[in-house]
Amino acid sequence: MKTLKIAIQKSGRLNEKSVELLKNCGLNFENYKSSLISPVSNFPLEILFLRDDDIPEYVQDGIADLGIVGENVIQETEVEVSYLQKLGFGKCSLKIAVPNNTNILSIADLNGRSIATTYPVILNKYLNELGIQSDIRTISGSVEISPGLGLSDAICDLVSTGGTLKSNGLKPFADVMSSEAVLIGGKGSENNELIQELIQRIQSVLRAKETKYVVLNVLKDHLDAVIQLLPGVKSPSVVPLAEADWVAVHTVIPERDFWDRISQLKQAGAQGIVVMPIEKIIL
Ligand code: PRT
Ligand code: ZN
Repeated sequence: MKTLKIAIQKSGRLNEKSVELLKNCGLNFENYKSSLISPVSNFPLEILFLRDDDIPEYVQDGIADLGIVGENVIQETEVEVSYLQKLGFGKCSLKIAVPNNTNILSIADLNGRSIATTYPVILNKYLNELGIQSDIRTISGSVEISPGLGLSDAICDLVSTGGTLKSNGLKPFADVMSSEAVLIGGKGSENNELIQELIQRIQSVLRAKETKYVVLNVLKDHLDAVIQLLPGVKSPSVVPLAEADWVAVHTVIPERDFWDRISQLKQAGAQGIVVMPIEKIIL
């Protein structure tokens, strides 16, 4: 079968998480810092390390079969690729921000004003949909300093913590899009067995990340109350203990409502609760 190629960012915000995800999928590869292509020794796959801006086009043109890149980059480059899987990292939003002391108070106030950005395509679409006509100034970086230098009235840039806006005397004004890293593929990805196998591996790693493995002890009298609080993959396993009145319950709990669940479980009589990370969940 033809060896696949997956393009990931060479260095930058998405590099480490992309490498970690692929390694967690059981893929062995080396030298990724020093080479542009790294073969995977135990799967018919090569990893291409590229600038993130080039990844969507490489995938569209079939030079790479798959890519990991931020949704913001895909939308900006306007390529035709398939979204195969959201990956849950690199989360951020593209926002319009204005100086703290601005007189831009409503979206309509952006009419006739200048906005500096490295995302002119996405911004232009957003403003068009709202019927706003602004002067979009495309710059290649350090967008956040442009209002302070008198180069624009507002900016449109990616925000994660908001720290950069704050330290430049700016405040968020409008959400243009939210973004995270996604796995993309070209035409025919749905029919490619190797791609489907890789997607399944990625999904099993993502599922595992969202859940914890929990073992707890409970008096048999309280077992029903405890089980009611546990969704589990199917139903939890209940294992007898040496002490006749007690049982151990094994289950998985979603990370998102983890702390709520744990305190409810304690109230319902659970004791000796042990929580463990899960490596993979294969359905
Ligand atoms: O060299 P290459 O072209 O590959 O990398 P790059 O410099 O273009 O991109 P990089 O590594 O900075 O970001 C890669 C991807 O990470 C982006 O395309 C987004 O999908 C995602 N991402 C997530 C972010 C951020 N969070 C982010 N905060 N990309 C950039 N930022 C910048 C933002 O532009 C601003 O300057 O961080 C600053 C704001 O951060 P906060 O935390 O202060 O709000
Ligand atoms: Zn880039």
